[in-house]
Amino acid sequence: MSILENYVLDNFDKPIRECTDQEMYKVLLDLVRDKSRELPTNDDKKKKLYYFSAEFLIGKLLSNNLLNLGIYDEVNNELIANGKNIMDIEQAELEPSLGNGGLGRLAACFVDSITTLGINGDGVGLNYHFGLFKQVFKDNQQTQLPDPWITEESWLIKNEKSYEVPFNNFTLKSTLYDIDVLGYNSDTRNRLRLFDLDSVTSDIIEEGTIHFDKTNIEENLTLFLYPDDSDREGELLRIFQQYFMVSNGAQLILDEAVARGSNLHDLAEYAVIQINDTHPAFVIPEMIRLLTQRGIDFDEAIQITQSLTAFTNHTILAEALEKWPIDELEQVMPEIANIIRELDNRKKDEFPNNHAVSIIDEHDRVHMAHMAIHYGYSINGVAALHTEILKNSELKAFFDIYPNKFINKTNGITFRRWIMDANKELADFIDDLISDEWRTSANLEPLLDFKDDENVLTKLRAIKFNNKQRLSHRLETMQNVTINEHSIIDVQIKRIHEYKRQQMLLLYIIHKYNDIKNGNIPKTPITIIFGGKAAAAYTIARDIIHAILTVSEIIANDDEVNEHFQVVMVENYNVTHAQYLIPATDISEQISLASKEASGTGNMKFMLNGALTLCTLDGANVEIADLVGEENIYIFGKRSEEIVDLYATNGYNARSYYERETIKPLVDFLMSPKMLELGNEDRLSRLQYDMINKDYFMALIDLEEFIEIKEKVYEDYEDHDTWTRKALINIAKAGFFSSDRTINEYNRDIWHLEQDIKNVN
Ligand code: Z15
Repeated sequence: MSILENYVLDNFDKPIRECTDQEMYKVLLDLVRDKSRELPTNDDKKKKLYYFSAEFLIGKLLSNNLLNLGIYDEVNNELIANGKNIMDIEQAELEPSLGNGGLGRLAACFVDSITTLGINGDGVGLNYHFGLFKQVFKDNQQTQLPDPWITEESWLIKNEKSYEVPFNNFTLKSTLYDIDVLGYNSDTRNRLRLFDLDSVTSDIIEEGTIHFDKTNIEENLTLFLYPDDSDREGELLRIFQQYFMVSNGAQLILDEAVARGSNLHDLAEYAVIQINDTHPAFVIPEMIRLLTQRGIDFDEAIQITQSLTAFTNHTILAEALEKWPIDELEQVMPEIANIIRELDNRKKDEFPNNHAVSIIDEHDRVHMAHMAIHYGYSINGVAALHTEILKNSELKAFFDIYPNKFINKTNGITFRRWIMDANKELADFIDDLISDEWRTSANLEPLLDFKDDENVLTKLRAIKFNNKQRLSHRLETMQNVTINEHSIIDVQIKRIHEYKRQQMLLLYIIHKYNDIKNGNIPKTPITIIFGGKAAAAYTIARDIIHAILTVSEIIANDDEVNEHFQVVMVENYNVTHAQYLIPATDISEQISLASKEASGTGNMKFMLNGALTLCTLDGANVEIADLVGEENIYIFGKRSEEIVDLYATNGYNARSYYERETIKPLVDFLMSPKMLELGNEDRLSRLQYDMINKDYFMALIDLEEFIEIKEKVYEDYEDHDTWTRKALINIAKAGFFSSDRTINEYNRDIWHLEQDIKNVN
């Protein structure tokens, strides 16, 4: 009996070829869930990791889970034999956008690797009914709509566990949903533990918007993911969400540890908590509260909690480091506020007059990162440069008192989703060249043997072309835009944020447009693609989207230019889009203001798929450059030390750059008649004003160098063999960025858990 037939007959009483894609999706969901359930969890291992995160940006799970179960090919072949296409069936799966960007996607890659390595570890978070908003473009502007993902049948499995969370004046009782997490060829599974509240309802959403009554916590607590990336505003609801998440998570830990034999005094032998950014940091006072409630004295409760809690920092942007007014905490959870006061007092006694390390500052705000550093045993940054900046400047006061707590863990990405699933043709070709061992070891270096093999380079180009075609079809069906699959594909996809400097690439586009109008026709046509969402409240980021869409329309309408140059902004960029865009890309834009991008992980995905990186020396770009060598990457712009210095001395003056003759016409173009004809004057003038008078993230400081190097990159592309050789070297050196390597290091240096699979690079 074939693998699918049974399931199809059970469900629908008709053969596969007569089923709709929707019906086949249901069958495959059932099949995968059953197969997953057959795998044991890692409960037999004594110590367990709890990866606490407000976000798990898991993306669609069907083909990823088929792949991890090792039945993708078998299922796919049977579908093909019955006239079905798995890509079409996948359309029926709604994408769970339970994260904003890098931080949430990192958590998703991590749980995949934790399971793949056979580590006992679950993710703990919230079951948002609506993930990140759905982005729709209207009049060249971003609008936001709710993005439902929970259907009657989904990956969520209701768990009987339920806990009470005591807020001021009322108590909420949770419902737990689990999603099984599979590892690659792994014989065990782990879970995402997503807490929810039965009383939450979408009835309180204003029709057709993402607005809802923020006062009724019982009805809105888990309704939406908080939509800000690394840019924040104080919202009481966010505090409610965070405390609900960690109280449930901490109770789950105690439950499970006791079930495995802990007497609580020895809790650290049974559990370790990794706090993903500051969002779950209330787990510290909550664990202390729960332990004292169970009879442990306060001092010991602190010491136990400290011995099992580790913290990851993901940003140096001051505005992104959470600071909650203590009286807001008092309003929401008075007991926790009291514990935090006590924790703060102890540190004020221990480090008198060292204001930089206070938990509660002189404005009565609680610094979540400070609490996590004082009362955890480890703090890590997410790339080598980032960790150095933490130690030497952002968190220097803490490094001075706790030098041994600081450690670097350079981010990584799961190769299952980001090459085996997203770029099957490349993955298969690599198998042919170096055997399939890389699929478990992530060692791609043997590819270097082929760097002068003409046939291999030609085949790599053919694969890239096929991926461009696939992307082109998708953009046609989804967005009705046609891209030239013979063009250079140049891509910047990530949240829209001034520090990531999409506006700098936009100014380059204006330069290029003018240049083409002046008769300088590119040898190969160029397609520049953006993708990314702006937080609804982040006005300048929305202005940047508007300017990109407007310029893109001008270029599309201009018959002198449009066959040589095209600018596309993908609507509603998400994980699925990324899986089509990245394999098709030639040039990966990683152009953040040096020092500001903690790591980046898109940069790693592009490299793995044979794009060349155009970058500043920021985040993990530094490590990419070290690995591939400077002849295989394009680096420009001011270095991070210089930028850190400029901030310290207030030494940047945007207007002095604006006045330069190369830059002025580009910035002026934003308010030109062409732009105003199609665009919105308020948005364009605000953006232009900001660029000239503020430009906090210094887009103009690197612009001239950027224009220069972009011309060189396009020119180099014309030497196809040399270009493809560089691409091959990039792929071959990408092994370091496997999240299996990252997780292996976390476990070796921070968690110290049993691990089934040990042969990790
Ligand atoms: C987020 O996605 C990141 C940092 C944050 O503080 C927040 Cl709130 C969200 C990103 C970093 O910007 C990015 O550089 C890094 O690669 C990613 O986290 C994962 O560490």
